[in-house]
This record gives sequence, structure tokens and C-alpha cells, in this order.
Amino acid sequence: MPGLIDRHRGRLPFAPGDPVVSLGEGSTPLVQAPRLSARAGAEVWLKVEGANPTGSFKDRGMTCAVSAAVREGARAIICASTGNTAASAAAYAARAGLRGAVIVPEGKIAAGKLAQALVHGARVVALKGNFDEALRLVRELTDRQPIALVNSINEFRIEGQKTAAFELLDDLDGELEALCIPVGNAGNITAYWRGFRESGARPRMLGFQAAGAAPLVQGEPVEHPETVASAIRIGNPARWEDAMDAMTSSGGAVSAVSDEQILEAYRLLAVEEGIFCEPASAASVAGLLAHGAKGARRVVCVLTGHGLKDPDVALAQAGAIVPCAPELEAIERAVLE
Ligand code: AN7
Repeated sequence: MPGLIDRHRGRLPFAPGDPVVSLGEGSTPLVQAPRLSARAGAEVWLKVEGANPTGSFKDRGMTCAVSAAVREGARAIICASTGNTAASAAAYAARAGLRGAVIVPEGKIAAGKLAQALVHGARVVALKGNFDEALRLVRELTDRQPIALVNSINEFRIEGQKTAAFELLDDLDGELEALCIPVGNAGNITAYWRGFRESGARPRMLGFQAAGAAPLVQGEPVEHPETVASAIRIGNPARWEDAMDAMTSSGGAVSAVSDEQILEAYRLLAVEEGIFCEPASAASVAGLLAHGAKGARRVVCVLTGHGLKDPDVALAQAGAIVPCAPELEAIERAVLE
């Protein structure tokens, strides 16, 4: 299957013959969620972005950002990250034969993401600080050094990520009244809104932040953001104005969900729908359940990353393992009781 630049070239800033760095991203499943629909009183669909090559939606933007970097003759790329951007940047840098460096908040990114960045051979720098400080520093660094910045302040990231909106409209024959989406640095909601606008669609954009990291809800930056959803532990989103514009001009809203609500939605998706996403992704479903969809009949929740990204949260949330002696009666008891 061709990657998303080849599939959507007419609507992306790439000409025929431009270099393309792709891992076959995009075209992710859109899955109906019957039990969640019953709970929410709407027809709910799940956009499973964990099915992208590195397990998150970041690959959509990264194929474009890295292809553009190669076109510009870059030798190295860099990002600040809560984890998924780092994993994606590391993979696409490897694919392109570029050097990759990722700056992550020390001790605050999920184990799977750290493993990905390291295995792909990126230089992984653990900052004694949070994501917002990391982003400020890489912006200053790339002003001084010829290294391409691949965070979502890079326009190519937004261009690539807008293709998810095209896919939704294709799959749903243009009928979609609300989009529920987690908001961290606010690049993805910006990208979806751009994709919808370019297609003449105006679903309500319902953005959700973790209560301990909800600058858009509070209307001011959060100096010490905290949440179990480490991917969206961000206190000063770079795409603040773009995100607020998406929500206000679509008749949407931005709301907060507690860590308890996030984890409840996370378990519900896994147990009742068979879909394992990471905690940040479950914020979209938590938000739908807590705040409703403003009367929308058909709703899509974006599940931004795969559950395997964060095994520590998964094991802490899951049931206990049943120990068993190697005997038939013991197995019988262990399985059936
Ligand atoms: C699973 O990887 O910011 O609002 O550095 O990994 O576009 O930032 C991740 C963000 C939602 C929020 N869900 O998206 C990073 C990073 C998951 C994420 C978001 C992220 P934006």
C-alpha cells in the first residue's frame, strides 16, 4: 500500500519526483463502537491511529516533515517530545538515513516509546525539565544549527496529519457531526480542522485535555502539568491559537477530563470494544462520556496511539495474573473459578 504522500499528493505540498520517505502510514481502521454508542447515545466510531507504523498518528506528519527535510538537503532532524513524536522521528530518520535526536522529559515518557527511539538509533536526550522547556530549547537550538525541527510547529507535520480528516470523510460519506480528540501541543486538532475545511466539512471539534494539564481550558499556561496520560502532559501548547480557532469556529469546545475518567474510558475501550489505546488517546472517549457530543448524531473519537506504548499503565490497570501448579485439577480451578 502506498504511503499517504503518494495517496494524497494533489492536496499536499509535494510535487511528482520529490523524495518521499514513507513507512506506509495512514489508511488506519475506522471501527464502529456499539457499546460506547449505547452509553453515549450517539453513533460512535473510533479512528484507530495506533495502527500506524510506529503506533501513533505522528507518522502522518512525520512522513511529510522528513520528506521535506530530505528535499531541503537536511542531514539531521530533531524534536522535543512526550514520546510518540520521538518514536516516529527516530523511525523516519532511520528510514531516510538521517541523524535523529530527540529531547524528552527525563523519567516521564512511556517505556515503549523510549524503546522505539533507542532501537531506531536516535540520540535520546533526557532533559531535567518538562516538555514545554524541551520544546523551547530545541527551537533555540535549531535557530543556531542546521538541523530540521520536526515538532508540529513545522507546517509539514500539520499537512500530513490533515489526511486523517480526508479518510474520515471518505469512510463516512461526508457525514460526521463531531470529532472528539485529545489535545496536548494542539497540532493534531489544528490538522484535522484544516483537513475538514479543505473538504468543505464542519464537524464540531471537541478537544479534551487532562485536568492536570489543561491550559486551554484554564485560559493560561500550566507551569507544572501532571497527568497519568504522559503523552499530553503539556502546559503551554505551541498551536494554542489554531486549536482555539478550530473549536470556536466549528461550534465545538475544549473541556477537561480527570485521570480517573481517562483510565475508566481506557479500560472500557479495552474490555467492551476490544481496542487497546494509550491513556492519552482515551481522553477523547472520556470526554465524550463526561461532556457529551453537543447533540451530534454521528461522532468520531480519535484514538491517537497504541496501548502497547505504555505497558506500565496497562499492567497497573489490569486484573491480577492467576498462578497455577502444573496439574490438571489446578488448571481447571484456575481457569473456571
Ligand atoms: C497519543 O509526542 O506531543 O495535541 O511529543 O502522543 O497534536 O500534541 C504527543 C501528543 C495525543 C496530543 N495523543 O496531540 C509528543 C506529543 C497522543 C500523543 C497527543 C499526543 P497534539
